[in-house]
Amino acid sequence: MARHLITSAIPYINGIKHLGNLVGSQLPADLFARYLRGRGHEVLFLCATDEHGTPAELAAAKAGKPVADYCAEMHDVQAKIADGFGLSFDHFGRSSSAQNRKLTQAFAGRLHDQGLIREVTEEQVYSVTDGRFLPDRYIEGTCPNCGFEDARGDQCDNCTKQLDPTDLINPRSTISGATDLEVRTTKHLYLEQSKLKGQLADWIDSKGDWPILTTSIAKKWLTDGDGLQDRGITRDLDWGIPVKDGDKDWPGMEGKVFYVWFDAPIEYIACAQEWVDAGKGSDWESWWRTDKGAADVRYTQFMGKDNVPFHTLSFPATIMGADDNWKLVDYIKSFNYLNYDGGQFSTSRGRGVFMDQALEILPADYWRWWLLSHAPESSDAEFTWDTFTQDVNKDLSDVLGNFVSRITKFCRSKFGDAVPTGGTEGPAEAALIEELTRRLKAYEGHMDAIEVRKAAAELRAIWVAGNEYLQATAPWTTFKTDPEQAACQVRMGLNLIRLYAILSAPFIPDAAKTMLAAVRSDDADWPTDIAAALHALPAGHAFDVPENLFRKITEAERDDWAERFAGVRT
Ligand code: B3M
Ligand code: ZN
Repeated sequence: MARHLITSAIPYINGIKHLGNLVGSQLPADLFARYLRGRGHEVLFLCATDEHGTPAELAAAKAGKPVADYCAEMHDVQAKIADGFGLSFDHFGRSSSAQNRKLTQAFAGRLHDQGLIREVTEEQVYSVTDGRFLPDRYIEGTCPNCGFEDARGDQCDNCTKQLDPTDLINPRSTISGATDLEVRTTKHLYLEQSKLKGQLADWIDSKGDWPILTTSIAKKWLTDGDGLQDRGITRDLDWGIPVKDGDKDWPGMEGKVFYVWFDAPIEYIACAQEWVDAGKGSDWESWWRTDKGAADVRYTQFMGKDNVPFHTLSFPATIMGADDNWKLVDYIKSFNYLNYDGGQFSTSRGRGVFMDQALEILPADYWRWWLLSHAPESSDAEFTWDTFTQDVNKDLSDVLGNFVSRITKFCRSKFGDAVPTGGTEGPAEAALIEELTRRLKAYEGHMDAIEVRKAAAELRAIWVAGNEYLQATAPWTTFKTDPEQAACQVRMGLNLIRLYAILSAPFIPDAAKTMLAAVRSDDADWPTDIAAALHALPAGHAFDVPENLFRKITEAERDDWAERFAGVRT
């Protein structure tokens, strides 16, 4: 038994995520967590909401709420949806927690002590009326390029030109509309990650087993000229973690907060403290401090490719720079993008299916199965309603669901509601056991390696093998001439249902639960021996015929949904 720490990139607070976000971090992380727990390992699986920064302030302002209230509400919304998808976090924390505030300040203080922080004076736009510095996105004005009147300080949405706030004609504050803006100097803290470049490069080089997607992005950022420049870790904002030097004030930094990307990954650690403080665990240090037991922990992170630079360079720079026995990540699984029906998911235009909507139209397992079996691993993937409908109907309804209902219904009609006795196993059963033994090894290998698509394909093949066994032995035909032999085949079939429940649980936990309940089994231990697993339910063991595990998606639904999710959600 090993100890596994698993974190998913923590979703930003300003809205509900779409299915592309889900399959890029939380869902595969959950798959891995469930698999490892199923195999008897000790797992701590953490996620949280990422709550600081300008986008949270803007979203709260748009919603007409104080930002703290807005974040609290959205955290609950996201937690509920995560629950709906069966995401089995041991704790779903908040980067705005008191634990993270303290820890982030402690990290900054420690990095300061290590001589890795310098103060930099810069020029930034200040709004006299608002009494604050304005981030680029808080400034709007007329685009010097196309004349669009609502161009933002960082970019014109009309002609897409990248802008500097000082380029804008008639700039104004988006908070108050004030035009009395001026350029003032302000002081910020920079983390001197350039000093850690050699150490980071050696570390990345030592990770020969990481996905190419992860290491290629990391190396590109390391070697490209500006890849590892010193980075500003503070901002002139109200909403965030106040800048402190450990627990002391930081002269000249009054009223400033840490940059959201500085505190967000530290929340991975703070979340373990929140888990303990919530009474769910007892020893967070044994997961995070290498001097307190975490040297034996294997730590795996999950994220979309856009988050890789922060996890391969910036956060490791924080950990290495602190040089204080904090655990570094062991393996980073990253994902490409999932596109939506010939384009991209778009949060601003409401294009594609968002997590709340998905659960309104179908149960979680349908989405889990399709998304994971199409995980964008080696390249971007695409969601289309055609493939979704076809695959779900085939894999879940025709192959798995049909197997379960066929065997339970047939048994009940011919032998009653208990596993039948009689008959002897022959070559067909031996061949099935041989094939499943081989496939189980392959399945475990892909799951251990977090090769999500390959694991899904192997699981599907395991389901298909059971169907083929039934097809070949045809107990309904055997029954007419040799009921004893048919009983043996049905017994095998009922035991297959139990085996499928255990093996499928990481992908489709709800259906797995229904299957296990149908064969009235409390023992969901991962099989070590297929022959033994296929004899776990003895003759005479009672079972129930479950409700249809999966229904089919109709063509009418498919067309209706395709239209409904095509865009323009406000
Ligand atoms: N919140 C990215 C996002 O929501 C960001 C991840 C942080 S991981 C520490 O897309
Ligand atoms: Zn423009």
